[in-house]
Amino acid sequence: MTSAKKTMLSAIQPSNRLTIGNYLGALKNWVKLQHDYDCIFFSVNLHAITVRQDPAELKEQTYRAIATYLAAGINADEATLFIQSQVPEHAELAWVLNCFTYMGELGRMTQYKDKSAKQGQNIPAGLFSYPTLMAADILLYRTHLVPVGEDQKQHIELTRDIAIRMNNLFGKDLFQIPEVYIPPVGARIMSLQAPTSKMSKSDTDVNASVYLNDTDDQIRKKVKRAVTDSGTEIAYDEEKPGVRNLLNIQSALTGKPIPELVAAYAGKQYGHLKVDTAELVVEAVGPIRNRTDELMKDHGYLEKILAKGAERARTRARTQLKILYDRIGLVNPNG
Ligand code: AQP
Repeated sequence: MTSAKKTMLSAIQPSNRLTIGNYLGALKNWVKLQHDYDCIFFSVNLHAITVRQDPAELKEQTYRAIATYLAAGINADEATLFIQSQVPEHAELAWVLNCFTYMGELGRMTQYKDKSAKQGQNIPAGLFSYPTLMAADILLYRTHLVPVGEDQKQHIELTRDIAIRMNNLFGKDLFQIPEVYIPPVGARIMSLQAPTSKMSKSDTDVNASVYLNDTDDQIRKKVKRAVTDSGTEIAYDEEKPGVRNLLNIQSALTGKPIPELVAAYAGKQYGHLKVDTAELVVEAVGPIRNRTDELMKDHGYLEKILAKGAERARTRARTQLKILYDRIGLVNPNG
């Protein structure tokens, strides 16, 4: 272990430009938690290729994701920051875990069922074994805590099952058993166009998401066009998912409780809510976008940070792999 703090690990797929959903649901919390935990943050580009990606865009988005983490306030001296494909131990451990994971377990994963149903024919094997790569991401670093949303809990459960199975076979201390971490302030940001579905960076409707590199104008237009509901009263109501979403965005950005926000809108109309929300989003996204753009122009600086992060990650990952290889009878790279 490199630190007395508990290890926390989290990552985002560079499957498109990041959204305010990724910011409010993940990045903003990472920035807050980075001092309290031994944090490992990375961009999971090996996961991203489980669906077809344009090679040039994938590369650009991977670097942009790292630049965005830094622009949002991640301190690369404190947290370990890297790109998944620069630490080949992830793919190496995933192979070993595949050999100790059952087809039935992988077939039960909701994400696999959903994504393969969407895909129809020619489902890549990578989509099926995605959870073992995620388990490798986590188990390589003796991770204690993984902050995830409801949709990813099943994958953490599977990671625990695999780790416990292998600990029973090869020694109780082989892997650290990770726990799901529910951040104290969590936000689930919904699509601006279909507010009963999650805002997703790979949504084909660009108006459904605010991307972290949208211009101020684009942000204002998207928020103003957000689907709201019938009626005029601004209430935090199950029946008003569009209004709820805008209130949730405001609350996540300002830290103000929902009842306080609702009270301030008494007698006002949806238009007011949209204008205020748009301005708050512009205020939050603007500096991140501008700083990200600056960092993207300085590839040398990014490469330096990434090389340092990957080296730190590889040292830790190799230590875990050496223990594993010795226990299961694989010859280590240095014998
Ligand atoms: N809408 C959201 N609200 C709150 N949190 C969100 N996250 C994503 N969307 C929202 C959080 O961002 C982190 C990384 O997510 P990911 O990219 O690894 O996977 P995802 O959840 O599948 O994100 P997307 O944007 O929906 O990606 P695509 O479209 O590529 O599948 C997680 O912590 C997630 O909770």
